[in-house]
Amino acid sequence: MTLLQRCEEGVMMLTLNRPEALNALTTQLLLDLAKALEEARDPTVRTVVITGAGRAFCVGQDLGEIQGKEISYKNHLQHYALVVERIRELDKPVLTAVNGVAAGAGLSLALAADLRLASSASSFTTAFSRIALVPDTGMSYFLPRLVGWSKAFDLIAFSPRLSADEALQLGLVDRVFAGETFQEEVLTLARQLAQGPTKALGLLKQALNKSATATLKEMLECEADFQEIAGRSRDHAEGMRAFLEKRTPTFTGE
Ligand code: T3D
Repeated sequence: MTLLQRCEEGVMMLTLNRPEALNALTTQLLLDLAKALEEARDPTVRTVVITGAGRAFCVGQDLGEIQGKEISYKNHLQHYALVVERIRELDKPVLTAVNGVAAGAGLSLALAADLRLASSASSFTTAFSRIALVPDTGMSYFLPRLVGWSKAFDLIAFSPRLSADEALQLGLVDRVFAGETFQEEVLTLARQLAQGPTKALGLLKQALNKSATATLKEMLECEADFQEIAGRSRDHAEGMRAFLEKRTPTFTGE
């Protein structure tokens, strides 16, 4: 099985499972990931975590799989695009738990998520230019938005290998946890999100997606539309009641 999938307490944990190949991406693994992200639409799933088995998060395309073959990159990249689109379109938080090295399209996958949690053992490299390719799987979209235009050029053109702390300083990742406690910290954060107001979090995600290309006027309208929806949710009513009763709200995601 190229992908391990389990769901507990509203958290769907997806583990890229080719540890012997540093979780390099094959067509099968990409198809499995796309399918799992489709299944994550089930309302019992309220947060998704993508991580890697073994010492790596993901080193991008399995170069052995395509070496010497007459493939059309344009066609092949459709599998990658489907995964990125499903991550962005899923109306609930998707976290990447970067347990080890993230390279090439493996880094792109991490960038596509809503939050990147990194182990102190992780490292990051864009990798594409080292094999004379251009960034793909959304890297040219997400990277400049996270680190700025010229830093994105720098990271792609020179492809340095960054430590977790360097990645944190650049804004490439959001939190760094010590290797020994990493899995526990990831689960704590994922559970916290899974117990959150899932409908509002899904709308927040849609709003951020839209803000990448929208005008202020469009965003003001979008916020009003989304607030209309969030304002009618059960969780909003519960949040208001809990505030007035000075207790912690119990959100159901509805
Ligand atoms: O449509 C398309 O298919 C195009 C899509 C492209 C998307 C992409 O992702 S292109 C970019 C692909 N990825 C890379 O170019 C990364 C290549 N790997 C590296 O630069 C380094 O391996 C790392 C920086 C990721 C890790 O370095 P290190 O020192 O921790 O490990 P290592 O010794 O380099 O690698 C360990 C083994 O994994 C080694 O094999 P060996 O010698 O033990 O038999 C290495 O060849 C193998 N490996 C690493 N990355 C890949 C890989 N094998 C196949 N594909 C890989 N991507």
